Amino acid sequence: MRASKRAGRKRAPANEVHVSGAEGLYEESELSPAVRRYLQRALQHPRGKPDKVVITIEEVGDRPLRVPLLPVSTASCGSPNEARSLIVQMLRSLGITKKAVTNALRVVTAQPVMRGAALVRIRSGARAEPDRQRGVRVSRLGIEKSSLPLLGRRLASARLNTSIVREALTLASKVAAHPDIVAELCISDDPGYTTGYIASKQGGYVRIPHIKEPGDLRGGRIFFIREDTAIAPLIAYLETAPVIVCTGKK
Ligand code: WAQ
Ligand code: MG
Repeated sequence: MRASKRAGRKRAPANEVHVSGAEGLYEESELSPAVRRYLQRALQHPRGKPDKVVITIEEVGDRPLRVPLLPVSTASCGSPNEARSLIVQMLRSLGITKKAVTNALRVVTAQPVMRGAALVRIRSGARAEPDRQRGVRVSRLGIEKSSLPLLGRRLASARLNTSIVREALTLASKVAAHPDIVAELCISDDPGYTTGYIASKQGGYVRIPHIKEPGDLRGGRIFFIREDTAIAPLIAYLETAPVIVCTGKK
């Protein structure tokens, strides 16, 4: 689902502002209720009322790949300032250069927000996504149904069993599973949602409270990639490879 609104009076696509987006993997029998939920979600978004909602449904041929769910933890962080130092420290410890971190922070504090994620090379800090407004949109992902009860219990004990956390954790797990991905930085673009995260294979999914001030409409996602990553196959994986995230046991 993709919801947008026109910024000015002109109908030109360049004036389209991103409101919200979401994606998933469904059985045919689940489609009608899923489409309803996406429409509801598009129409009631905290970023505002869209004037255009596009829902695309595509048949997926390949059997989904199974990848492990990242372990979840929450960092202690009391302010956006503290969050900034924490982000720099965590990303630097994953081998990401200062320059790449600076470039990434510039993207997530810029306006207007991107619809998708920026790809940043870990050494040079160079941006690698072909379309800098759109970014790369991760799609075709879901949680294995038989993993939901265990995930629900794990998150419930930390009072985190919300759709926003489950969806972010699913996306982060798909992204982290790719060998060229070193880390992900995420800041919600919802004005009321001030917890972000850094995810990586090594460190898991680390939530960062107070990553931005309430009311701030900025946000975004950065995928830090190995310096020599071949971009086309990475984007094919992120955008079109069906992936089901599971809690471990086969
Ligand atoms: N693929 C790539 N980038 C995306 C996608 C996607 N499917 N969806 C969103 N983005 C980018 C886009 O630039 C958005 O502006 C930005 O991420 C933020 O998206 O554990 O709500 O959907 O409590 O606002 C984190 C939860 C929630 C933390 C993140 O992101 C926690 C969130 P939002
Ligand atoms: Mg959002």
